[in-house]
Amino acid sequence: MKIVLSTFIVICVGFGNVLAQNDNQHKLWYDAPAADWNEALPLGNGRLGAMVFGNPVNENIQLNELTLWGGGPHRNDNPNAKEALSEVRNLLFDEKYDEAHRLAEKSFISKVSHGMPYETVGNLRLNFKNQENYTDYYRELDIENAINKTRYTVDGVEYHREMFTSFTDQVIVIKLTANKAGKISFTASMDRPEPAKVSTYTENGNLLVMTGFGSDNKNKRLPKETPAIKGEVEFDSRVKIVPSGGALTATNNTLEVKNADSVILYISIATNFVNYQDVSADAHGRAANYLAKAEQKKYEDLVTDHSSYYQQYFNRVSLDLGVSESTKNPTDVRIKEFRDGFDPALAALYFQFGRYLLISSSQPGGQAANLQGLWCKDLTPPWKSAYTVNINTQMNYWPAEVTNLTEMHDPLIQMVRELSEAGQETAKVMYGAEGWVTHHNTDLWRIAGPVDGATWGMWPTGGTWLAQHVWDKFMYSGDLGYLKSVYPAMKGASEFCLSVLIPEPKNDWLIISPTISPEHGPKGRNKGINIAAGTTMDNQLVFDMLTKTIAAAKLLNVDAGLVAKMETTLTKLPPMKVGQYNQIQEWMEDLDDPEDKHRHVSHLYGLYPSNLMSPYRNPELFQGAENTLIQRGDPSTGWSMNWKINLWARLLDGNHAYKLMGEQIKLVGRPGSPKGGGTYANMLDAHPPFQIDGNFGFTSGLAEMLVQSHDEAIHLIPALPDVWKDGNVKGLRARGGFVIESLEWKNGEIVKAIIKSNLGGNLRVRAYNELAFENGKQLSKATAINSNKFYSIPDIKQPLVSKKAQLKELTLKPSYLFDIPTKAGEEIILVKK
Ligand code: FUC
Repeated sequence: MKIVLSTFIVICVGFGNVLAQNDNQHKLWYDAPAADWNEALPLGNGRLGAMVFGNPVNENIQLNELTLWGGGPHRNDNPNAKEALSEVRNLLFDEKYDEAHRLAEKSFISKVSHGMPYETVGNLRLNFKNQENYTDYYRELDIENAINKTRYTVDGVEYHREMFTSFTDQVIVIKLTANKAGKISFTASMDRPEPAKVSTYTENGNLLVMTGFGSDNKNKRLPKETPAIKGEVEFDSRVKIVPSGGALTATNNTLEVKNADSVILYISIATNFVNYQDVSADAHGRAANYLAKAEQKKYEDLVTDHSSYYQQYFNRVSLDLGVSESTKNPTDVRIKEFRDGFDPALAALYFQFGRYLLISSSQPGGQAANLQGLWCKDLTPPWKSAYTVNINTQMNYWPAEVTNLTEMHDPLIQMVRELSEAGQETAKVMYGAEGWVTHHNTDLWRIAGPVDGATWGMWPTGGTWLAQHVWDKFMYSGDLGYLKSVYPAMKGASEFCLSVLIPEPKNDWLIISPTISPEHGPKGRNKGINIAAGTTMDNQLVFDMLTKTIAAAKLLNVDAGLVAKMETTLTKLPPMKVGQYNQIQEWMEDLDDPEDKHRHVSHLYGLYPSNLMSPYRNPELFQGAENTLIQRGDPSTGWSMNWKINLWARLLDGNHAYKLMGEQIKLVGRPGSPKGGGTYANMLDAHPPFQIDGNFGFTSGLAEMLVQSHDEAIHLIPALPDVWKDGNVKGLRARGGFVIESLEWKNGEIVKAIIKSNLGGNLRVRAYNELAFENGKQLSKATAINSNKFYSIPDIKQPLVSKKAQLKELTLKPSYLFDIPTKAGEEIILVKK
């Protein structure tokens, strides 16, 4: 398993101009315009998105607004489910899977809607005159300031474009300049892909306006007679052009600028969306308002306000893994060479790019980042660019807490609150159950019924997974006021579980049925027949949901009766099992196929993001998980490989995690480049096609290699690959209100760590080398159970069933475990002993 990488560790020191390279630390840059959308650069303020091609002649700025989706408020429950429920369950217990599948398809899958697509606003096209023969081309995305720049030279004149999506003023701003007067001439127009109801017109001589509606939508899998869901989101997208010098004229839905010295363009977009049940706002008034306010501000103030707002989040974390010669190359070249070369700064840039994308696509008060974050060029995007909640949406938020972006988690938390309302009726109508349910997809309208087909959609624990996030956020802050506000959503998720758990006939274990292990079926089934009872992932999710709800109820001192019921239920859940191939069983029966390379590794949810498998507490499960991962292999879709980075980090194997980074950071999408998962030239993740979850999974995975905070302790550099000999990271967060203000290592050993305790309580640290206080004072070795309540291990009453397993003795790298009592606000400084 160990990979030999030492040959690549050749040139990390001793070459010139490191300073200049550090200037590029947070830049994606290129020496040619984007050849296609997967090379364009993403800007976003959590609501407005822009993909910028940087073309000197035909500039295209593809626009998004995060509430522009197809359809309108609606529900998609299938009321026939309730009557069919016990029959489907009986068919499953009788192992009549094909029949159970057919009945689920007929009675559970929605006959109303399979969810609505997220849609592009359209394009702003700027066509420049006489710029074909450009030289000295350069474009960049500066993720330290959230600004895009393009520059080039034509006939001795240097042209500059600067663009950002203002966080503070809610418009997209473009500034065009040249180093000679009167040189900027172009036409501006807007369009939207067909079929769309769009009208473009010019207003007041310098305003270009495109208005329309999100599409009427109907999935082709639905019965013929089902009507489309009417497109009710109205949008208004307007561009104001303010030239300095030259002339501006309007003709035929086009604005034309001639011979200007410089030009500022303001793009304002708004919709009528208020919330998932209400689309009564005035899109036009909103768009006009944003614009009126922004244009009163000086350009310099717009830029400064925007960047300083962004930096309050971005600057919380810094990462230095070293630099190599490669740092001087354009980003696409670096991506191409990453796997076979040595470019630690690119891994750090990829990590920070994930943080940039989360700040840019998920802002408090707004919508959660969807499958493409907020960047989508289509009206019918892949998988509707919606919320797939059997891994993808959750993965988007894995970096939120650990990489110090807790505010960016809020749109997802809000989505859980809304689903906890919307999903109540679904639970009642379809399962006759208490609480709330969501299946494997949702959208802007918070649909909670199953979609797409039983092969994918017959999974009632999407909400159970989502609801883990509201507790996980609390684990980092300890904010009881917040916990109280989200407790009803946790309680409802647990009530649903309690309502639908049924005893299975062989062992009387309480299980969920019907269900699936996301998008996968056991060996020996007919194609697409995934339907099952008591899948391992469901058991883990239910275990976590009940455990967390019990913990929350006890902290809030509520619901003693319910707590007692949940505690009894926990003792009756099925165990996790190690099967005949020494693998974690994905299903209740031992039906895994060791040759199977399926992208979903749902049964390893218990290893990451959950913490039910531990080398110290249950080494058999830990080894089973390792075997499962080896059997599944490394190359896969983007998100799958990035999940595996997190999983290998949890298996404390930094070199294997790093190997997966090499699978992810390989250039795809160009003629002749490799097929499969990887990275486009613009550093966005390729499933393929583009899906943003992989970017976020990479960021959380890298964090997980440097700091872990579960399993009783804060583990510093738990899974450092051999190649990152020296480095430091600042600002990662750990559960229990700790901030790793600084962590520095040399030659693979921790030399200094500064940890701030925001809540006080015991700080237990695990490290592979011995540490002491800065003043030389000895640390006390940890002995008893961690007294810090954020680290006390849930009593896992899930025995291991492993009759067939033949596991070797687990040998772990020896580690030191220290206990440090802390007061709230205290900073602890540790050094190498
Ligand atoms: C899940 C995955 C697919 C894809 C889709 C959006 O269904 O199985 O690979 O990522 O979500």
